Amino acid sequence: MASEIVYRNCSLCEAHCGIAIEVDRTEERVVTIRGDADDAFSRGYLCPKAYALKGLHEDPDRLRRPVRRVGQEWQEIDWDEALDLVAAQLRQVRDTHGPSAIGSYAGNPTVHDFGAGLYLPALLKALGNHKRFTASSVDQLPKQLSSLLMYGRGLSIPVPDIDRTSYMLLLGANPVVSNGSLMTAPDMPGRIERLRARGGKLVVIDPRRSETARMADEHHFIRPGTDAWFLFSLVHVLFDEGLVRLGRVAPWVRGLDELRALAAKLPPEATARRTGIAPDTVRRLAREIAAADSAVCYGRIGTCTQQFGTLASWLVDCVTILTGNLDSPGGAMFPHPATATADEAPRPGKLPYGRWRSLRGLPEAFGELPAATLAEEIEGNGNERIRAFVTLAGNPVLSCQNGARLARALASLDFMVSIDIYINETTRFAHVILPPRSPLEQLNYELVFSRLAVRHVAKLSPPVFEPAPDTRDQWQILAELAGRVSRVPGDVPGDMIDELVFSTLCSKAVGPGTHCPDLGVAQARAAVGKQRGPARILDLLLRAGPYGDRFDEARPGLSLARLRAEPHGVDIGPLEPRVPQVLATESGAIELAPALIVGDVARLHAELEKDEPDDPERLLLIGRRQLRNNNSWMGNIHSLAKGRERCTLLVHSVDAERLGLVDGGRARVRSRVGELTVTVTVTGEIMPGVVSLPHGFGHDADGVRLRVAREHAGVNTNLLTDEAAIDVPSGNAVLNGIPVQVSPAP
Ligand SMILES: Nc1nc2c(c(=O)[nH]1)N[C@H]1C(S)=C(S)[C@@H](COP(=O)(O)OP(=O)(O)OC[C@H]3O[C@@H](n4cnc5c(=O)[nH]c(N)nc54)[C@H](O)[C@@H]3O)O[C@H]1N2
Ligand SMILES: Nc1nc2c(c(=O)[nH]1)N[C@H]1C(S)=C(S)[C@@H](COP(=O)(O)OP(=O)(O)OC[C@H]3O[C@@H](n4cnc5c(=O)[nH]c(N)nc54)[C@H](O)[C@@H]3O)O[C@H]1N2
Ligand code: SF4
Ligand SMILES: [Mo]
Repeated sequence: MASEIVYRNCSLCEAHCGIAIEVDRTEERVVTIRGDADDAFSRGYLCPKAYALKGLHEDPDRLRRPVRRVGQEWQEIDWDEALDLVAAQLRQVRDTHGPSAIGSYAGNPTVHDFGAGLYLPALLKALGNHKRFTASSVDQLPKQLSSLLMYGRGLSIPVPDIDRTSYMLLLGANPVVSNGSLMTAPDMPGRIERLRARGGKLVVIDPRRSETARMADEHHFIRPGTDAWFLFSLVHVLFDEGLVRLGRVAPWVRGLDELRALAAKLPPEATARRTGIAPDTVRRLAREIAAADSAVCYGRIGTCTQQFGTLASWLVDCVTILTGNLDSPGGAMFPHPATATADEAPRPGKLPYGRWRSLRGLPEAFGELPAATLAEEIEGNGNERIRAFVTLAGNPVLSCQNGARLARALASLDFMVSIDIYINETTRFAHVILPPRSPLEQLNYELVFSRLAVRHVAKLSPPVFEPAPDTRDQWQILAELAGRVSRVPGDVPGDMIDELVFSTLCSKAVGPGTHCPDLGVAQARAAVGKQRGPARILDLLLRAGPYGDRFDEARPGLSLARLRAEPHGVDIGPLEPRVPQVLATESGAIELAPALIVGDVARLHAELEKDEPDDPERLLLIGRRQLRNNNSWMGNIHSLAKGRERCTLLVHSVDAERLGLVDGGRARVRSRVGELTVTVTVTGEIMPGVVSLPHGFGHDADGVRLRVAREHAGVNTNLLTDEAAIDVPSGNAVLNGIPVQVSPAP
């Protein structure tokens, strides 16, 4: 056997761990996948999902050719026929009904493939539609909105400097399982162990005693959806006890008095009834954070996908700022990634928020509408509805609220195309599916997650295999489709779209105000040569970036060639202070009390006044991630799916006893929008009054072609989540804290 080791990154989660793939070159197959001990960032760490890249590459259910649905049958068709057909259908809908009749949804794997991220805008531009949806609005949109309003850009999200901090207050995140999110940091268990070994402290606030909570110094249960009250009370104590210190960002902070006035109304004694966290605990935590050498407050899914997502996301940063820990080592810091990015371009003009509205009246944010409105936008209002729909790497039927209504809506479309690798719960409704190559056949670079990393690193993922004949990279599918939809004459291979994408990015990467002020577009273009596709763009962005060679091969600095020569990646160093350069608000300041956010505080007060309904069967449903799952789509890989049943409802023993539920028995769970029956796990690890179900299951629907996943089908928790429930400022979906009725199932 002629074997070879290829080094690249695992693209399955934000950590992008370095992996060493042993390849048998005689048979062109993966022998095994291990952690790369020399990786500049992950140092050999790996989770069980990495090995599943082999299963994914070999999965017989993974599509290799375009398919077209004829009735209930799928027929393979060739690429030109498929792309022509899709473009003709999309153009026809656009020409007859206008661009608003076309909708699109881009899912999570889009951000894990740089080709998809770079070329999707070209397709969206060609479609000209304003009905764009992404998984952001079932995820981090509240954090993007709070960052936009506080610092001026949606992706200026400060990340915990976890390797140097002395104190971490972590809410609604389970990084030991998720491996970190909006905090790219491979080996979270190791980083937490080291934090504690150097005398630091980790405090976890979560309605479940999660895997991360088990590693922490302290864990407190919190009632789902109440983090904004808890955090406001922390802020109250910081002001009340004179503990506020702004540290190095003091000269740039605005709105301190307004924040003090808002917090004055919410002392710990006023919020404890709602949060379930005792006033003494809140006071002690506030004092500890203020006294720590360095400290950071961090929140994730549990603080975003809930009723007060924007308020909680904002207050998480307020705690860090008020204790002098923003932009300071060991606090929360703004990464300065290796690729030249928009965060160095001039400030945006009009705020990317509320420039148009959904039929329900919800505001656009960052060019998209909330996924909570997707079903009603397809069902329509009079003549206005989405008739043709494009999905890219998304599975909204399992990942968005009220999946049953969404499935009905998708079935009613005039035309649907999915760029996807599987025939699953969503793509079964498509008329055509266009599958990209396996990740192991494509070049990749973590453009997005290197912007959110706890260290500055640059790592390339070269393809492991020559692509199978007659297949397409993800970027090529998007470019070719964009070329055909916009009818660029002669642009069947997408070359002109490629040129357009390159020139647009090039004009932002060089010239006045950039790291290459004296360089023009033509010179940069000449320097990166005649490559095509995302490789050329990456070379451009690296060379024009803060650590780049500035297009001078004699200079030490980053370039694509340099990364190709460094299979384990390049470690650039720890995070460094970036205020004020990073700020892009109109005032040039850090806004502690942005009007839009302050406006939502009234809703928090109104909710505090209400009494909770007195119904013994009523519980609050939350989600959980599991080590061997990846959102909705890796259930077809045997190495992950095997083993005991994992899609079970966690119920506290006190609730189980009261409701007559037994461990291993079945429960019926009902919400305003749906119901399901599921196996019960009785435990002491969840807060009484709360139940938990993982998302991403429910693979037994008609027409789904996932043979392994079907054997471990589970239930779709998003049959219970309610599309009427949103975080008001952002429109983000509420996926945690759903009122449900639970009773024993016959
Ligand atoms: N109740 C509940 N719901 C949730 C969450 C929760 O915590 N609770 N979490 C939310 C979050 S954070 C997220 S990010 C969303 C995720 O929601 P989505 O992004 O909608 O869905 P995924 O489950 O990531 O599905 C990815 C899709 O991409 C396809 N795919 C995989 N790899 C590729 C590829 O390389 N190219 C292409 N073109 N397709 C590919 C898969 O077949 C699948 O169809 O779910 C959200 N939904
Ligand atoms: N293994 C694995 N890793 C993943 C994924 C996966 O599916 N599987 N998905 C990836 C994606 S797309 C994302 S976005 C990240 C998410 O990364 P994380 O946010 O770290 O992961 P979750 O497990 O969703 O953690 C959310 C936690 O919030 C708690 N929670 C729920 N409601 C509330 C609340 O109201 N308040 C508080 N304080 N806590 C609450 C839950 O109990 C849970 O422990 O993970 C990524 N990594
Ligand atoms: S933590 Fe696991 S899934 Fe995430 S990048 Fe590392 S190996 Fe891949
Ligand atoms: Mo996510």
